[in-house]
Amino acid sequence: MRIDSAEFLTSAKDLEACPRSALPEVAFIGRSNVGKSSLVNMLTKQRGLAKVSKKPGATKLINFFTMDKWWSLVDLPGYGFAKVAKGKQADFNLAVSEYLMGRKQLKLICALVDSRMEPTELDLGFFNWMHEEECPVPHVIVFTKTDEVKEDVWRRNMAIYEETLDALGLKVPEMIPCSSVDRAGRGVLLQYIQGALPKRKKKGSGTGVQLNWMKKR
Ligand SMILES: Nc1nc2c(ncn2[C@@H]2O[C@H](COP(=O)(O)OP(=O)(O)OP(=O)(O)O)[C@@H](O)[C@H]2O)c(=O)[nH]1
Ligand SMILES: [Mg+2]
Repeated sequence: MRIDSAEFLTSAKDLEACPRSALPEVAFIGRSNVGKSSLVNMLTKQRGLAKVSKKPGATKLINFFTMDKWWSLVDLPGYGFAKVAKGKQADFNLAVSEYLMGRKQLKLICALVDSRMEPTELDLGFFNWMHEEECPVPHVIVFTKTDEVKEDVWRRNMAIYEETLDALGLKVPEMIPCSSVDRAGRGVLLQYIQGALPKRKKKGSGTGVQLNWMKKR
């Protein structure tokens, strides 16, 4: 799949404030600083589309970007930076968890993890939360920043992720290594996203059914 046009649509502070648009959505979630906003820019080939920062906590709202006028990329604030809620509450922003659980047009969650590291408690906590809440949306794991380490390192970390999720009784989803610096994984991720989106109706294709017979003379 190609992306020919990408535009910022709006920001929302919570699920209620999300746009009424019915376009299918793909969301990027992960801990602060893992590279979500950078990945939006990498996929769209627009450097300044989403705000990137060296400091964690750059993205504070739910940001919607419209792709080719028919689907949306949603850049979420990172977990592990917003104030942690107590008790049974998920270990990340309530607005984000409500969006992930309640947004009808959300078709795919891309959960970003750092390819340089073995699974962290924070990330495993997120996968466990999705499992416990029976999150209805399918997810894929995107391993970010592969340009920062040798291939054997991120491959090893991917294998450890698989083993750990399996040992915890959690789903072991598709895993895609990516780099926003050298654009590795771009094609694979776009193809995966395409598979999760509904089929795009071709312009002017209509139903293909001859309707002339219905016309009154
Ligand atoms: N080397 C390298 N650096 C990256 C990559 N992706 C992101 N970064 C850097 O990591 C830092 C954080 O990137 P962001 O895209 O702002 O991360 P984020 O997940 O959106 O962070 P929050 O908005 O705080 O949740 C920035 O300094 C980026 O330049 C990558 O693929 N390779
Ligand atoms: Mg961000």
